[in-house]
Amino acid sequence: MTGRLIIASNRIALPGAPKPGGLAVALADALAERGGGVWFGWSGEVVERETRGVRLFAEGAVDYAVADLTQDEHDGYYLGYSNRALWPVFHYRVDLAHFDEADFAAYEHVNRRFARLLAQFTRPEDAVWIHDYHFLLMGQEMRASGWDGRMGFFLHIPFPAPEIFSALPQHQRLARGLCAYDLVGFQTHRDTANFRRYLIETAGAVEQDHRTLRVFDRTVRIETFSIGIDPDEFASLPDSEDGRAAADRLGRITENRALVIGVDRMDYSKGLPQRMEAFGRVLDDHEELRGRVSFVQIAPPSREAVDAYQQLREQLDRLAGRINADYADLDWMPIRYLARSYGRGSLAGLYRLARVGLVTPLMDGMNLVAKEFVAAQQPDDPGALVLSEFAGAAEQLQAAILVNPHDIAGTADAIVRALSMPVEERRERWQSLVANVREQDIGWWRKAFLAALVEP
Ligand code: GDG
Repeated sequence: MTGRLIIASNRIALPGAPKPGGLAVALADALAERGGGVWFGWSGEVVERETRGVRLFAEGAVDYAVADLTQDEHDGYYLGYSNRALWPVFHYRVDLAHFDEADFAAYEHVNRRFARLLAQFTRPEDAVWIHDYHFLLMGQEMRASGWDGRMGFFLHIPFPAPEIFSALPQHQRLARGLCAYDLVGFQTHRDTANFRRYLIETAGAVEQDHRTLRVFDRTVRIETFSIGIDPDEFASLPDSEDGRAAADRLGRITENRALVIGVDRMDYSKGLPQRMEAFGRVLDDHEELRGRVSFVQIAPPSREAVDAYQQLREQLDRLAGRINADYADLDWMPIRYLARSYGRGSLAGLYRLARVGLVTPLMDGMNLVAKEFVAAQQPDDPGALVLSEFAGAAEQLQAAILVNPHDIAGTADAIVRALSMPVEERRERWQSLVANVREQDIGWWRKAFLAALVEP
Protein backbone atom coordinates (compact mmCIF):
# COMPACT_ATOMS: atom_id res chain seq x y z
CA MET A 1 0.00 0.00 0.00
CA THR A 2 1.45 3.26 -1.02
CA GLY A 3 -1.36 5.61 -0.13
CA ARG A 4 -1.53 7.95 2.81
CA LEU A 5 -3.38 7.47 6.05
CA ILE A 6 -6.47 9.58 6.75
CA ILE A 7 -7.65 9.66 10.37
CA ALA A 8 -10.84 11.09 11.82
CA SER A 9 -11.59 11.40 15.52
CA ASN A 10 -13.85 13.77 17.44
CA ARG A 11 -10.98 15.50 19.23
CA ILE A 12 -7.57 15.84 17.69
CA ALA A 13 -4.13 16.86 18.94
CA LEU A 14 -2.98 19.83 16.90
CA PRO A 15 0.71 20.32 16.08
CA GLY A 16 2.56 22.42 18.60
CA ALA A 17 0.20 21.60 21.47
CA PRO A 18 1.38 18.94 23.96
CA LYS A 19 -0.01 15.52 23.05
CA PRO A 20 -2.62 14.65 25.70
CA GLY A 21 -1.73 10.97 25.81
CA GLY A 22 -0.31 7.84 24.26
CA LEU A 23 -3.14 7.50 21.75
CA ALA A 24 -2.49 10.94 20.24
CA VAL A 25 1.21 10.18 19.98
CA ALA A 26 0.52 6.80 18.37
CA LEU A 27 -1.78 8.25 15.74
CA ALA A 28 0.67 11.05 14.96
CA ASP A 29 3.40 8.37 14.61
CA ALA A 30 1.19 6.32 12.32
CA LEU A 31 0.69 9.34 10.06
CA ALA A 32 4.39 10.15 10.02
CA GLU A 33 5.38 6.54 9.34
CA ARG A 34 3.18 6.30 6.28
CA GLY A 35 4.90 9.31 4.87
CA GLY A 36 2.04 11.67 5.50
CA GLY A 37 -1.67 12.02 5.63
CA VAL A 38 -4.51 13.91 7.21
CA TRP A 39 -5.94 13.98 10.73
CA PHE A 40 -9.41 15.43 10.81
CA GLY A 41 -11.75 16.26 13.68
CA TRP A 42 -13.69 18.80 15.70
CA SER A 43 -11.75 21.96 16.54
CA GLY A 44 -13.22 22.05 20.04
CA GLU A 45 -14.87 25.37 19.09
CA VAL A 46 -18.60 26.03 19.24
CA VAL A 47 -19.75 28.82 16.94
CA GLU A 48 -22.99 30.72 16.37
CA ARG A 49 -23.32 30.05 12.64
CA GLU A 50 -21.90 27.21 10.54
CA THR A 51 -18.43 28.03 9.26
CA ARG A 52 -17.51 26.76 5.82
CA GLY A 53 -14.82 24.19 5.21
CA VAL A 54 -12.00 23.36 7.57
CA ARG A 55 -8.99 25.05 9.08
CA LEU A 56 -5.71 23.45 8.09
CA PHE A 57 -2.46 23.21 10.02
CA ALA A 58 0.47 21.50 8.35
CA GLU A 59 3.30 19.72 10.10
CA GLY A 60 5.73 18.03 7.73
CA ALA A 61 3.75 15.79 5.42
CA VAL A 62 0.74 15.69 7.75
CA ASP A 63 -2.24 18.02 7.45
CA TYR A 64 -4.39 18.62 10.50
CA ALA A 65 -7.88 19.68 9.48
CA VAL A 66 -10.45 20.90 11.97
CA ALA A 67 -14.08 21.97 11.68
CA ASP A 68 -16.20 23.88 14.20
CA LEU A 69 -19.59 22.80 15.53
CA THR A 70 -22.54 25.14 15.77
CA GLN A 71 -24.27 25.43 19.14
CA ASP A 72 -27.17 23.27 17.90
CA GLU A 73 -24.80 20.62 16.54
CA HIS A 74 -22.85 20.58 19.77
CA ASP A 75 -26.01 20.20 21.84
CA GLY A 76 -27.57 17.53 19.63
CA TYR A 77 -24.64 15.56 18.24
CA TYR A 78 -22.15 15.80 21.10
CA LEU A 79 -23.98 16.38 24.39
CA GLY A 80 -27.16 14.79 23.09
CA TYR A 81 -26.85 11.66 20.99
CA SER A 82 -23.18 10.84 21.67
CA ASN A 83 -23.16 11.41 25.41
CA ARG A 84 -26.81 11.05 26.46
CA ALA A 85 -27.72 8.06 24.27
CA LEU A 86 -24.72 6.16 22.88
CA TRP A 87 -22.36 6.46 25.86
CA PRO A 88 -24.87 5.23 28.47
CA VAL A 89 -26.29 2.42 26.30
CA PHE A 90 -22.85 1.16 25.25
CA HIS A 91 -21.92 1.12 28.96
CA TYR A 92 -25.09 -0.85 29.82
CA ARG A 93 -26.82 2.15 31.44
CA VAL A 94 -30.05 2.15 29.46
CA ASP A 95 -31.63 3.67 32.57
CA LEU A 96 -29.57 6.84 32.04
CA ALA A 97 -30.13 7.06 28.29
CA HIS A 98 -32.18 9.83 26.79
CA PHE A 99 -33.56 9.12 23.33
CA ASP A 100 -34.43 12.21 21.37
CA GLU A 101 -35.09 12.12 17.63
CA ALA A 102 -33.78 15.64 17.21
CA ASP A 103 -30.48 14.60 18.83
CA PHE A 104 -30.18 11.71 16.41
CA ALA A 105 -30.91 14.02 13.49
CA ALA A 106 -28.08 16.30 14.66
CA TYR A 107 -25.78 13.27 15.02
CA GLU A 108 -26.58 12.10 11.50
CA HIS A 109 -26.15 15.64 10.18
CA VAL A 110 -22.69 16.12 11.75
CA ASN A 111 -21.55 12.67 10.57
CA ARG A 112 -22.68 13.60 7.04
CA ARG A 113 -21.22 17.11 7.07
CA PHE A 114 -17.90 15.88 8.46
CA ALA A 115 -17.78 12.97 6.00
CA ARG A 116 -18.17 15.39 3.11
CA LEU A 117 -15.42 17.58 4.48
CA LEU A 118 -13.15 14.58 4.93
CA ALA A 119 -13.93 13.12 1.51
CA GLN A 120 -12.30 16.17 -0.10
CA PHE A 121 -8.93 15.03 1.24
CA THR A 122 -9.00 11.40 0.15
CA ARG A 123 -7.25 9.91 -2.87
CA PRO A 124 -8.18 6.44 -4.16
CA GLU A 125 -5.03 4.74 -2.81
CA ASP A 126 -5.40 6.16 0.73
CA ALA A 127 -6.65 4.26 3.79
CA VAL A 128 -9.18 5.90 6.11
CA TRP A 129 -9.28 5.14 9.87
CA ILE A 130 -12.22 6.52 11.83
CA HIS A 131 -12.41 6.53 15.62
CA ASP A 132 -15.06 6.01 18.22
CA TYR A 133 -18.73 6.36 18.97
CA HIS A 134 -19.08 9.95 17.79
CA PHE A 135 -18.61 8.82 14.20
CA LEU A 136 -20.42 5.49 13.86
CA LEU A 137 -22.14 6.73 10.68
CA MET A 138 -19.26 8.57 9.10
CA GLY A 139 -18.16 5.56 7.02
CA GLN A 140 -21.56 5.17 5.43
CA GLU A 141 -21.69 8.89 4.71
CA MET A 142 -18.21 8.66 3.16
CA ARG A 143 -19.47 5.86 0.89
CA ALA A 144 -22.48 8.01 -0.02
CA SER A 145 -20.16 10.81 -1.03
CA GLY A 146 -18.38 8.44 -3.42
CA TRP A 147 -15.43 7.09 -1.42
CA ASP A 148 -14.88 3.38 -2.09
CA GLY A 149 -11.33 2.93 -0.83
CA ARG A 150 -10.18 1.07 2.29
CA MET A 151 -11.88 2.25 5.43
CA GLY A 152 -11.66 1.02 9.02
CA PHE A 153 -13.32 1.94 12.29
CA PHE A 154 -12.17 1.43 15.87
CA LEU A 155 -14.56 1.61 18.82
CA HIS A 156 -12.82 2.74 22.03
CA ILE A 157 -15.78 1.93 24.30
CA PRO A 158 -17.53 -1.43 24.84
CA PHE A 159 -19.96 -2.83 22.30
CA PRO A 160 -22.89 -4.06 24.41
CA ALA A 161 -24.80 -7.32 24.24
CA PRO A 162 -27.31 -7.28 21.34
CA GLU A 163 -30.26 -7.08 23.76
CA ILE A 164 -28.85 -3.83 25.17
CA PHE A 165 -27.76 -2.38 21.82
CA SER A 166 -31.30 -2.98 20.52
CA ALA A 167 -32.63 -0.53 23.11
CA LEU A 168 -31.34 2.28 20.88
CA PRO A 169 -34.26 3.26 18.64
CA GLN A 170 -31.79 3.65 15.77
CA HIS A 171 -29.90 0.37 16.31
CA GLN A 172 -30.57 -0.96 12.82
CA ARG A 173 -29.42 2.24 11.19
CA LEU A 174 -26.25 2.28 13.32
CA ALA A 175 -25.40 -1.36 12.62
CA ARG A 176 -25.87 -0.89 8.89
CA GLY A 177 -23.69 2.21 9.12
CA LEU A 178 -20.91 0.26 10.82
CA CYS A 179 -20.98 -2.33 8.04
CA ALA A 180 -19.95 0.33 5.52
CA TYR A 181 -16.43 -0.09 6.89
CA ASP A 182 -14.14 -2.83 5.57
CA LEU A 183 -12.76 -3.41 9.06
CA VAL A 184 -14.45 -2.85 12.40
CA GLY A 185 -12.14 -3.13 15.41
CA PHE A 186 -13.11 -3.60 19.05
CA GLN A 187 -11.20 -3.52 22.33
CA THR A 188 -12.04 -7.04 23.52
CA HIS A 189 -13.22 -10.44 22.34
CA ARG A 190 -16.39 -9.80 24.35
CA ASP A 191 -17.22 -6.73 22.20
CA THR A 192 -16.35 -8.48 18.95
CA ALA A 193 -18.58 -11.43 19.87
CA ASN A 194 -21.45 -9.06 20.79
CA PHE A 195 -21.35 -7.28 17.44
CA ARG A 196 -21.08 -10.53 15.48
CA ARG A 197 -24.00 -12.02 17.38
CA TYR A 198 -26.11 -8.90 16.74
CA LEU A 199 -25.41 -9.08 13.00
CA ILE A 200 -26.01 -12.82 12.74
CA GLU A 201 -29.19 -12.88 14.84
CA THR A 202 -30.87 -9.68 13.70
CA ALA A 203 -29.42 -8.77 10.31
CA GLY A 204 -29.06 -12.23 8.75
CA ALA A 205 -25.27 -11.99 8.48
CA VAL A 206 -23.48 -15.05 7.11
CA GLU A 207 -20.06 -16.08 8.41
CA GLN A 208 -17.38 -16.24 5.72
CA ASP A 209 -14.58 -17.18 8.07
CA HIS A 210 -13.81 -16.72 11.76
CA ARG A 211 -13.44 -12.97 11.36
CA THR A 212 -15.41 -12.00 8.27
CA LEU A 213 -19.16 -11.65 7.80
CA ARG A 214 -21.23 -11.09 4.70
CA VAL A 215 -24.04 -8.68 5.56
CA PHE A 216 -25.99 -5.82 3.95
CA ASP A 217 -24.36 -6.81 0.61
CA ARG A 218 -20.94 -6.10 2.02
CA THR A 219 -18.02 -8.06 3.42
CA VAL A 220 -16.93 -6.82 6.83
CA ARG A 221 -13.95 -7.97 8.83
CA ILE A 222 -14.59 -7.76 12.58
CA GLU A 223 -11.66 -8.17 14.94
CA THR A 224 -10.24 -7.47 18.37
CA PHE A 225 -7.39 -4.99 18.80
CA SER A 226 -6.81 -4.27 22.49
CA ILE A 227 -5.39 -0.80 22.89
CA GLY A 228 -2.20 -0.34 24.93
CA ILE A 229 0.02 2.40 26.33
CA ASP A 230 3.62 3.50 25.93
CA PRO A 231 5.13 1.44 28.79
CA ASP A 232 8.56 3.09 28.59
CA GLU A 233 6.97 6.47 29.15
CA PHE A 234 5.23 5.32 32.34
CA ALA A 235 8.31 3.44 33.56
CA SER A 236 10.43 6.60 33.35
CA LEU A 237 7.90 9.34 34.28
CA PRO A 238 7.96 8.55 38.03
CA ASP A 239 11.62 9.65 38.00
CA SER A 240 10.85 12.90 36.19
CA GLU A 241 10.81 16.18 38.11
CA ASP A 242 6.99 16.20 38.20
CA GLY A 243 6.82 12.55 39.19
CA ARG A 244 9.18 13.00 42.12
CA ALA A 245 7.60 16.27 43.21
CA ALA A 246 4.10 14.74 43.32
CA ALA A 247 5.31 11.66 45.20
CA ASP A 248 7.19 13.88 47.69
CA ARG A 249 4.17 16.09 48.32
CA LEU A 250 1.81 13.21 48.90
CA GLY A 251 4.44 11.08 50.65
CA ARG A 252 4.93 13.82 53.28
CA ILE A 253 1.26 13.63 54.16
CA THR A 254 0.68 9.90 53.98
CA GLU A 255 4.07 9.24 55.66
CA ASN A 256 4.42 5.55 56.36
CA ARG A 257 0.77 4.73 55.67
CA ALA A 258 -0.04 2.47 52.75
CA LEU A 259 -1.42 4.38 49.76
CA VAL A 260 -4.34 3.17 47.65
CA ILE A 261 -4.76 5.13 44.41
CA GLY A 262 -7.55 5.62 41.89
CA VAL A 263 -7.38 7.85 38.78
CA ASP A 264 -10.47 8.22 36.60
CA ARG A 265 -12.37 10.75 34.59
CA MET A 266 -15.44 11.52 36.70
CA ASP A 267 -17.82 9.25 34.83
CA TYR A 268 -20.59 6.95 36.04
CA SER A 269 -19.03 4.06 34.12
CA LYS A 270 -15.98 4.14 36.38
CA GLY A 271 -17.70 2.78 39.50
CA LEU A 272 -16.50 5.58 41.80
CA PRO A 273 -19.34 5.48 44.36
CA GLN A 274 -19.04 1.69 44.69
CA ARG A 275 -15.27 2.07 45.11
CA MET A 276 -15.69 4.61 47.91
CA GLU A 277 -18.27 2.37 49.57
CA ALA A 278 -15.83 -0.54 49.36
CA PHE A 279 -13.08 1.53 50.96
CA GLY A 280 -15.54 2.61 53.65
CA ARG A 281 -16.34 -1.09 54.22
CA VAL A 282 -12.63 -1.82 54.71
CA LEU A 283 -12.57 0.75 57.51
CA ASP A 284 -15.85 -0.52 58.99
CA ASP A 285 -14.59 -4.08 59.22
CA HIS A 286 -10.87 -3.62 59.88
CA GLU A 287 -10.16 -1.52 62.90
CA GLU A 288 -6.47 -2.37 62.58
CA LEU A 289 -6.30 -0.53 59.24
CA ARG A 290 -7.82 2.72 60.52
CA GLY A 291 -5.17 5.40 60.52
CA ARG A 292 -2.84 3.12 58.53
CA VAL A 293 -4.07 3.41 54.97
CA SER A 294 -4.97 6.41 52.78
CA PHE A 295 -7.06 6.31 49.64
CA VAL A 296 -6.35 9.03 47.08
CA GLN A 297 -8.90 9.34 44.27
CA ILE A 298 -8.11 11.73 41.44
CA ALA A 299 -11.27 12.40 39.44
CA PRO A 300 -11.13 15.26 36.93
CA PRO A 301 -14.72 16.30 36.10
CA SER A 302 -15.91 15.73 32.52
CA ARG A 303 -19.09 16.41 30.49
CA GLU A 304 -20.39 18.67 33.24
CA ALA A 305 -23.25 19.91 31.03
CA VAL A 306 -24.86 16.44 31.16
CA ASP A 307 -27.22 15.88 34.15
CA ALA A 308 -26.00 12.41 35.04
CA TYR A 309 -22.50 13.82 35.55
CA GLN A 310 -23.74 16.58 37.86
CA GLN A 311 -25.59 14.00 39.95
CA LEU A 312 -22.50 11.80 40.15
CA ARG A 313 -20.47 14.76 41.39
CA GLU A 314 -22.97 15.40 44.19
CA GLN A 315 -23.09 11.74 45.12
CA LEU A 316 -19.30 11.49 45.37
CA ASP A 317 -19.01 14.71 47.39
CA ARG A 318 -21.51 13.30 49.88
CA LEU A 319 -19.94 9.85 50.10
CA ALA A 320 -16.37 11.05 50.57
CA GLY A 321 -17.59 13.59 53.12
CA ARG A 322 -19.46 10.93 55.08
CA ILE A 323 -16.64 8.38 55.16
CA ASN A 324 -14.13 11.06 56.14
CA ALA A 325 -16.42 12.43 58.83
CA ASP A 326 -16.89 8.93 60.26
CA TYR A 327 -13.24 7.95 60.34
CA ALA A 328 -10.88 10.93 59.95
CA ASP A 329 -8.70 11.89 62.90
CA LEU A 330 -6.64 14.98 63.66
CA ASP A 331 -3.67 13.60 61.78
CA TRP A 332 -5.32 11.32 59.20
CA MET A 333 -7.80 11.71 56.37
CA PRO A 334 -9.00 8.33 55.01
CA ILE A 335 -10.06 9.57 51.54
CA ARG A 336 -8.36 12.34 49.67
CA TYR A 337 -10.80 12.96 46.84
CA LEU A 338 -9.50 15.43 44.28
CA ALA A 339 -11.92 16.61 41.61
CA ARG A 340 -9.19 18.06 39.39
CA SER A 341 -6.60 16.89 36.91
CA TYR A 342 -2.86 16.45 37.31
CA GLY A 343 -0.09 16.20 34.75
CA ARG A 344 0.93 12.78 33.47
CA GLY A 345 4.28 12.99 35.29
CA SER A 346 2.53 13.63 38.60
CA LEU A 347 0.13 10.73 38.02
CA ALA A 348 3.02 8.39 37.28
CA GLY A 349 4.79 9.49 40.50
CA LEU A 350 1.65 8.69 42.49
CA TYR A 351 1.17 5.33 40.77
CA ARG A 352 4.66 4.34 41.86
CA LEU A 353 4.19 5.55 45.42
CA ALA A 354 0.99 3.51 45.81
CA ARG A 355 0.81 0.06 47.35
CA VAL A 356 -2.52 -0.63 45.63
CA GLY A 357 -4.04 0.58 42.33
CA LEU A 358 -7.85 0.51 42.39
CA VAL A 359 -9.36 0.28 38.92
CA THR A 360 -12.97 -0.80 39.35
CA PRO A 361 -15.18 0.45 36.50
CA LEU A 362 -18.68 -0.99 36.17
CA MET A 363 -17.98 -1.20 32.44
CA ASP A 364 -15.02 0.10 30.45
CA GLY A 365 -13.76 -0.29 26.89
CA MET A 366 -10.19 -0.97 27.97
CA ASN A 367 -9.04 1.29 30.84
CA LEU A 368 -5.58 2.63 30.27
CA VAL A 369 -5.05 3.64 33.90
CA ALA A 370 -4.71 -0.06 34.81
CA LYS A 371 -1.88 -0.42 32.29
CA GLU A 372 -0.23 2.86 33.29
CA PHE A 373 -0.27 1.78 36.95
CA VAL A 374 1.45 -1.50 36.06
CA ALA A 375 4.09 0.16 33.88
CA ALA A 376 4.97 2.71 36.60
CA GLN A 377 5.80 0.12 39.31
CA GLN A 378 9.24 -0.68 40.63
CA PRO A 379 10.19 -4.28 39.76
CA ASP A 380 11.56 -5.17 43.20
CA ASP A 381 8.63 -3.73 45.18
CA PRO A 382 5.62 -3.38 42.89
CA GLY A 383 2.16 -2.34 44.03
CA ALA A 384 -0.82 -4.66 43.55
CA LEU A 385 -3.58 -4.01 41.02
CA VAL A 386 -7.23 -4.53 41.94
CA LEU A 387 -9.10 -4.64 38.64
CA SER A 388 -12.76 -4.89 37.68
CA GLU A 389 -13.69 -7.93 35.64
CA PHE A 390 -15.78 -5.50 33.52
CA ALA A 391 -12.79 -3.44 32.36
CA GLY A 392 -11.67 -4.49 28.90
CA ALA A 393 -8.15 -4.71 30.33
CA ALA A 394 -9.23 -7.69 32.45
CA GLU A 395 -9.12 -9.93 29.35
CA GLN A 396 -5.36 -9.39 29.26
CA LEU A 397 -4.47 -8.57 32.87
CA GLN A 398 -5.56 -11.84 34.43
CA ALA A 399 -2.78 -11.66 37.04
CA ALA A 400 -4.49 -8.70 38.73
CA ILE A 401 -6.82 -9.27 41.69
CA LEU A 402 -10.05 -9.35 39.72
CA VAL A 403 -13.24 -8.10 41.35
CA ASN A 404 -16.91 -7.58 40.63
CA PRO A 405 -17.26 -3.86 41.41
CA HIS A 406 -20.96 -4.27 42.25
CA ASP A 407 -19.94 -6.59 45.08
CA ILE A 408 -18.92 -4.08 47.76
CA ALA A 409 -17.90 -6.72 50.32
CA GLY A 410 -15.89 -8.63 47.71
CA THR A 411 -14.10 -5.47 46.58
CA ALA A 412 -13.36 -4.56 50.21
CA ASP A 413 -11.84 -8.02 50.73
CA ALA A 414 -9.74 -7.58 47.59
CA ILE A 415 -8.40 -4.24 48.88
CA VAL A 416 -7.41 -5.86 52.18
CA ARG A 417 -5.83 -8.75 50.33
CA ALA A 418 -3.85 -6.37 48.11
CA LEU A 419 -2.69 -4.35 51.14
CA SER A 420 -1.39 -7.45 52.87
CA MET A 421 0.02 -9.27 49.84
CA PRO A 422 3.60 -10.49 50.42
CA VAL A 423 6.23 -8.94 48.20
CA GLU A 424 7.00 -12.27 46.45
CA GLU A 425 3.41 -12.62 45.30
CA ARG A 426 3.29 -8.97 44.22
CA ARG A 427 6.44 -9.48 42.16
CA GLU A 428 5.17 -12.64 40.56
CA ARG A 429 1.85 -11.12 39.57
CA TRP A 430 3.50 -7.93 38.36
CA GLN A 431 5.91 -9.86 36.10
CA SER A 432 2.99 -11.39 34.33
CA LEU A 433 1.09 -8.07 34.11
CA VAL A 434 4.01 -6.03 32.84
CA ALA A 435 4.90 -8.67 30.24
CA ASN A 436 1.47 -8.17 28.72
CA VAL A 437 1.54 -4.36 28.99
CA ARG A 438 4.93 -4.32 27.28
CA GLU A 439 4.09 -6.81 24.55
CA GLN A 440 0.71 -5.43 23.53
CA ASP A 441 1.62 -1.77 23.75
CA ILE A 442 0.23 1.17 21.80
CA GLY A 443 2.59 0.60 18.86
CA TRP A 444 1.51 -3.04 18.60
CA TRP A 445 -2.13 -1.96 18.59
CA ARG A 446 -1.87 0.57 15.77
CA LYS A 447 0.33 -1.67 13.64
CA ALA A 448 -2.06 -4.61 14.06
CA PHE A 449 -5.06 -2.48 13.11
CA LEU A 450 -3.41 -0.89 10.09
CA ALA A 451 -2.04 -4.21 8.86
CA ALA A 452 -5.56 -5.68 8.97
CA LEU A 453 -7.00 -2.59 7.27
CA VAL A 454 -4.72 -2.66 4.26
CA GLU A 455 -4.57 -6.47 3.90
CA PRO A 456 -6.22 -7.49 0.64
C1 GDG B 1 -11.82 5.80 26.54
C2 GDG B 1 -12.53 4.51 26.97
C3 GDG B 1 -10.38 3.28 26.65
C4 GDG B 1 -7.01 10.62 33.89
N1 GDG B 1 -6.98 11.61 34.79
C5 GDG B 1 -6.01 12.44 34.39
C6 GDG B 1 -5.47 11.95 33.20
N2 GDG B 1 -6.10 10.83 32.92
C7 GDG B 1 -5.73 9.98 31.77
C8 GDG B 1 -5.28 8.62 32.23
C9 GDG B 1 -5.52 7.79 30.99
C10 GDG B 1 -6.73 8.49 30.36
O1 GDG B 1 -6.83 9.78 30.95
C11 GDG B 1 -8.03 7.78 30.68
O2 GDG B 1 -8.09 6.66 29.87
P1 GDG B 1 -9.06 5.46 30.20
O3 GDG B 1 -8.74 4.36 29.28
O4 GDG B 1 -8.88 5.05 31.64
O5 GDG B 1 -10.56 6.00 30.07
P2 GDG B 1 -11.44 6.99 29.07
O6 GDG B 1 -11.06 8.40 29.20
O7 GDG B 1 -12.85 6.70 29.44
O8 GDG B 1 -11.12 6.50 27.58
C12 GDG B 1 -11.54 3.56 27.63
C13 GDG B 1 -9.80 4.57 26.11
O9 GDG B 1 -10.82 5.40 25.55
C14 GDG B 1 -8.74 4.31 25.04
O10 GDG B 1 -9.22 3.51 24.00
O11 GDG B 1 -9.38 2.57 27.36
O12 GDG B 1 -12.16 2.36 27.98
O13 GDG B 1 -13.59 4.80 27.88
O14 GDG B 1 -4.47 7.86 30.08
O15 GDG B 1 -3.93 8.69 32.62
N3 GDG B 1 -4.46 12.54 32.52
C15 GDG B 1 -3.97 13.69 33.04
N4 GDG B 1 -4.46 14.24 34.21
C16 GDG B 1 -5.48 13.64 34.91
O16 GDG B 1 -5.88 14.12 35.98
N5 GDG B 1 -2.97 14.31 32.41
